[in-house]
Amino acid sequence: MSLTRRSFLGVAAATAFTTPAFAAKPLTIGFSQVGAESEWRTANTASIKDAAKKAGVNLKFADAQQRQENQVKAIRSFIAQKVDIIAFSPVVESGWDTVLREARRAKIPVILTDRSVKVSDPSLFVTMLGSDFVEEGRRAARWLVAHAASNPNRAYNIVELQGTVGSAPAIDRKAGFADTIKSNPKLNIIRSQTGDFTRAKGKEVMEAFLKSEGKNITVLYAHNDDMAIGAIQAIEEAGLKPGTDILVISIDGVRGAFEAMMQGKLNVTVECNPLLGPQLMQVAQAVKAGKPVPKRIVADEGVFTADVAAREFPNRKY
Ligand code: GYE
Repeated sequence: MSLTRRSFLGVAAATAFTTPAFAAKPLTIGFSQVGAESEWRTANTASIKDAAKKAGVNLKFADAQQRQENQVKAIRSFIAQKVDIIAFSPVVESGWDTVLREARRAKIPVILTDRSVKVSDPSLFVTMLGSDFVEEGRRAARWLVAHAASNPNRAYNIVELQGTVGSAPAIDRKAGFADTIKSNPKLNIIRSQTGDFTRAKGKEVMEAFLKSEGKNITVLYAHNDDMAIGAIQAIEEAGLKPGTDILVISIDGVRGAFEAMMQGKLNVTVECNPLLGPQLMQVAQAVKAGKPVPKRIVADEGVFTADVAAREFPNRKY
């Protein structure tokens, strides 16, 4: 017995305590997801589940179906279950103070992924891992500013499909875009409404825009690819050519967007990387081990135009 034990320790001592399989107790993370509203979200959920499995993390996963009250309930249930770490992607920015204080009282560290919050005390969460949405909005606008510079005789009447009302990506993508076009008098947003980040709503709202504005619309800026794809359908049903009669700009960089670009129906997508799972597991393990982590961790991402879509398509992982 003791011999076996000694040799086990002798051989594996260097890795025994860092390899999850040998760890005394696996790390338990309670994760509250926004929902399943888009291709981006589906990829994000898969990345988190897959990374947890690979890291030997015990993941308690709850889908909030785009409702803040469901997320609050899930967080309370994670507190009751005494998980090691609570992670969540907040559907909206405000209204988290109370439940985050409850987590603090229970001494459970909170990690934000993807979307941020507005709280009175920023120490209520340890870190925020995700994209810079204001920069994404700026990148989307920069493409349009450059397009307008080389096509000066065109009108640029923009309709905007916003994401979920009160969500960080909707607020920030709107702000970054507006700020970048404001110095160019040729670029004007004529209508702006939420499409809740879904294809169905994107289509519905675009239909309403087309009904009231008709051929006056020359640009669509959608806060995500799914809404753009829904809107593209509405544009085609109205007898117009998406990508030509109406320039289409969106954000995320999901496969559906690359397909639309290869068909010439979408002009550009700004990348927003949903594959946050591996980073989340690393950060959670560091937090659990008491190591310092940066307050803000930004994901790496780029911008893809229709002319590079076919070349990039095989490399896309989501
Ligand atoms: O862009 C959209 C999703 O929060 C970055 O949420 C995320 C956004 C993403 O529904 O497609």
